[in-house]
Amino acid sequence: MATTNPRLKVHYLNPNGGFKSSKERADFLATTDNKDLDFTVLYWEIASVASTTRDMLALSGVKWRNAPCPSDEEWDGGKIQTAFSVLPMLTIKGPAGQELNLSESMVIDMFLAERFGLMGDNDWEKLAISSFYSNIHFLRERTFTEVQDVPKESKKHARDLFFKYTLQKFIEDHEYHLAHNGNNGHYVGNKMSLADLHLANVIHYYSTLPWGKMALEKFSASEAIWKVKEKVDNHPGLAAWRSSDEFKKYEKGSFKWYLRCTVPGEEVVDASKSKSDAVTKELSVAEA
Ligand SMILES: N[C@@H](CCC(=O)N[C@@H](CS)C(=O)NCC(=O)O)C(=O)O
Repeated sequence: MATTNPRLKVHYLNPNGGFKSSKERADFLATTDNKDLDFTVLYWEIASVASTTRDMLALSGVKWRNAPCPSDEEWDGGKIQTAFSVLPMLTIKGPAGQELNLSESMVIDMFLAERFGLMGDNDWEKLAISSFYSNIHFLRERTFTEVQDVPKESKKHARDLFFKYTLQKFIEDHEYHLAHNGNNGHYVGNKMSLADLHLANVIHYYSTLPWGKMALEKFSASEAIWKVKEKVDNHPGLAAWRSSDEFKKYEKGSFKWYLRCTVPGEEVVDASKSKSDAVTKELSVAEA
């Protein structure tokens, strides 16, 4: 079959990495302690789709790093190994040089959350957290398809429809579920889970859009949702990471990247100035 996009592919039974079978891989993961693993995130110089993964790695205290963002030459030249020609990819290394590669942010997030105790206390909680996580994830996915990747002349209409229907429904649905957990700042029980972390990260994604202030006003008008976001944002285990230059670099990268979502007539004149405005806006919304 003709290929449109010659790229280096990595597959799930890759003979590299020191494993002969899928069982060996599973056994390695089951018997190796988190402290003996080394994690590398390969993604772009933005927050977006890898941000929940990075938060979890920072929170858990494991050895981890962000790989340098691929250059245009490397990416366009097909020199970066991926499973589906998109990033993020997570590389997991073991003490004896073993290596595993995982693709797809949802799979990476759920894998890490399970290892780091962020999937609840039993199998039912795990299913509930997975449902919340998936629904939160697809809010951002809908924004990509409904609002971001539409022709310029449709952007305002698409954004306004997104606010009126998609986001409104999301907020109502999530308020319903959060109320059933006592509006305590968590989706499930009384502790932070992958669902809480993803909600905070998806809200952070909206804060990096040119119309982030409008989105944040809608999220912050929901006390229950904002409480979850604030609990995550104020978690002491995230403080060092969130205040690091690296985190800020990705946040700034997102802001630049998502200038493509600008609604004509609402143009942002100075991107660097607007970045700090966006943060100020988020803070002022949070304080209101
Ligand atoms: N389903 C994938 C989607 C990842 C994705 O769309 N990645 C984009 C950046 S956010 C990408 O790498 N695009 C590169 C390209 O299309 O060349 C996931 O959730 O991991």
